[in-house]
Formats: sequence, C-alpha cells, structure tokens
Amino acid sequence: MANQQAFLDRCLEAKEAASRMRAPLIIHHYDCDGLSSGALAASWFEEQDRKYSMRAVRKLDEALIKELVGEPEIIFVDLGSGSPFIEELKGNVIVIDHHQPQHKSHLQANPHLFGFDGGSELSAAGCAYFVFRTSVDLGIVGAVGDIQYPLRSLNRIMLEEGISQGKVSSSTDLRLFGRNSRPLKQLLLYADEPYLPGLTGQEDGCDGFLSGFGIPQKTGDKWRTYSDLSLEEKKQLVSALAQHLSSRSSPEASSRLVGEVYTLLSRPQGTELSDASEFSTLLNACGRNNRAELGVAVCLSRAGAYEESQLLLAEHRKNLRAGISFAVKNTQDFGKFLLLDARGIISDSIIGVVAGMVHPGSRLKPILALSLEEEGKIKLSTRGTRQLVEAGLNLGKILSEACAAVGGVGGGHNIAAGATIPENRLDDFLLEFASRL
Ligand SMILES: [Mn+2]
Repeated sequence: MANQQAFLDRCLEAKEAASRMRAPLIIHHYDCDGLSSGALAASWFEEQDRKYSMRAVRKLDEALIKELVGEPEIIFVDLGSGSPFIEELKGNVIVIDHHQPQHKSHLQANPHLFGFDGGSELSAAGCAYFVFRTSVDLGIVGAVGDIQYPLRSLNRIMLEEGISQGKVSSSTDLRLFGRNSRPLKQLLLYADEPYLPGLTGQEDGCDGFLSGFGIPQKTGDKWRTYSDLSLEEKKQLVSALAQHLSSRSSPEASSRLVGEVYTLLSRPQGTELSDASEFSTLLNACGRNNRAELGVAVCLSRAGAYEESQLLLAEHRKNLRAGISFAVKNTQDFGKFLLLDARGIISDSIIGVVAGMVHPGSRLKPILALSLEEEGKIKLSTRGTRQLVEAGLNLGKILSEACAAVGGVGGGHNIAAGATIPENRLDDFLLEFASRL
C-alpha cells in the first residue's frame, strides 16, 4: 500500500522545484515541527548560498492567502495540505507537509499521498529532510515535537540515516526533561512529560520520595543530575518512579517514563540542544511565545540565540506545569470523550500541548480541550491514543466534518487535530463531535 519510492521521488521533484526558485518565501507553522522544518529548508538555501525569506504563521486561513496572492514563489512547510484556499495562489508554490490533504493543487510532498500516516510515520520536519537531505537532526527534533514517538516507518529510516551520518545517536533511558542539566529534585519537581502525580510541582512529595531510598543528592557541594548517577542508582531511581506511577494509577505515564532518547551529536553537548526532546520543548517555548524567529535562529546556530531562548523556556515550562495541574483536576468524562474546558485559564497557544500531556485515568477515550482564541472564537484541540487510531479513530476527519456543520474550520491528523469554532456554536459542535466518535 505505502509506496516509499514514489514518496521519495516526489521529494526529489520538490527539491528540484525549490532549486529553480530565485528567492522564495518560506511560510512555516509556529510550533516545534513547523520551526524545525522551516529552519531545515532555510539551512538548505544557506548551504547553497541562495536567497530566501521566512515567515512563521499560526494558521493558513483565507485572510493570509489574500495577502500572499502576489507572491511569485512560496514554499509552505508544515501547513498547506489542509488549506483548500491555497488553490487560489497562482505563483510558484511547493507544499512540504504531513497534514491530511484536503485538496490536490500545487506540488505537494506529503507522506499521506503515498499511503503513509503523516500523524505517526513522518512529521513535516522529516518530510523536509527527505526533500532537502540536510540537517537530519532537525528532522528528529520535529518528529519528537509532534509526539511521533517511538520513531517508526519513514521516521525510523530518517533516524538510521542520521545515525550513519554520525549526527544522531539513540539509546534507552529515562525520558524526563533535564537528565543532563537538572539536580535530581528539580528533575522530578518540574517533570511534565510525563506528568508525575504527587511529585510534579510538589516539593514535599519530591523530598519524601528521594529520601525514601539512599541516593545522595549531592557530591561535595555539587547537586547531582540523573546523568551523574551510577548505573545501579539509575536503575533504582527508575524502578522507584515506575512503582510510584503505577500505584497512582498512571500506567500510561509509567510506560512513557523510559524509552528511546535521541542525542544530537553536532549540537553543543550538555545543553538542551543535544537532546531531541529538550530541543523540541525549547522550540515550542519560542514559537508559542511569539518568538518563532528566535526558534529558527537557535536551529540555525546563530550567535546568542540559544542564550536568549533560555528565559522563554523557563516561562513556557512554568505555564505548562500550571496548565497541566489545572487539567488534571478539571477534566470531565463526557461519555464518549473527555472534556477539558480551559477557556480563560490555559492559553490557546499551549492548549494542544497540555491536552497531549494529560492522560487522566484510562485512555480509552480521546480528550477534547477548549481554550479561548479571540473574541467570540473557541480553539479546540483533540488528542487520541495510538490504540484508538489502530481501532479506526480519525480525529482530523471527525473534526473537519463536525466543524463544517457549525461554521468552524478544523482538521489535522488521525491522532491529534485542532479547530476554531464560533463560541455560540459550542453545544452544537459537541453533539456533532460525539455523534462521530
Ligand atoms: Mn507538524
């Protein structure tokens, strides 16, 4: 069914089309995958010593298309396939995307068109890698940022190419943020992916947990990080954490505690940039705080960009923790799905990330999260599980149909999708959504 060669041929075709462009405008999405795929395309133009310009956007709507009508050359990255409006563009257009295609116009490099699932087998950054064949580490960062974990199919092929190029290595380890950079207590206190009930955000809980077994937190006056621990100590800590999580009925979280981690060997070691997952959080922090250009600058290793991103990262992680702790307490069971109404509490820029991180109780149902987008409009984010998708769930399709019925716009992937609807149509939307599950 899936035709890898045809996909790769299309990628090559897209590259040839790109190399015929004189100075394209690269339009990319503002999340982690959008920033890494945009930067990946930009890095190719720089390697070739060619001109380009860039613009990060939150969504590709009719208003934006109107602005773009006069552009002679556009490369869309991590968006475009889901926007029928782009049929109106008459210039030279290339689309490098992994969202479910809703039209056939323009040259599109998109894994969906060749039988692959763009929600789990390849992200936009991976697609951009197969087009441009450069900066493979950014391809990995985008995949991890879009929660395409563990990497399989086309993602796996990209990973193996990265390993053989000496730019990436993979190993099995604890997956908490800050393995290399945070003292043990902070590692637990600030854990958000997975969220550790009883530990995340709870200092007493962390102290109690760590003093429960004899791992010294300091060597001399230096606080120890997870990577400072001996192999034996690491095993002890991981199994205590797994036990803690399963006693708190978070089997999902405990299964995500340990897994494959990716080290980016050509980035500064010992910083967030050397770990694919930490790099992806940093990019989300930039994009979701309206500093997309800073995220791209970090990807392109511009001087001073990493340092500047640190403040944003701290702020982003604080917002995530607050969002998660709200979500854990306020998610309701609506029968066929879980509903998290976070309007006015969680910003629309992180609602999707939070929805993907909270997995209250069993995950036999998708979660639908609501936030306020702008006056009179609700931003919806919905997340499923791989098991649900394997059983036939397609949230992108459900959302685009349910939205069409209430005058909204939505779509995305089978496992994760988003939409905007008018606030006064929420009840109708919920009925439409539930009836399609
Ligand atoms: Mn994406």
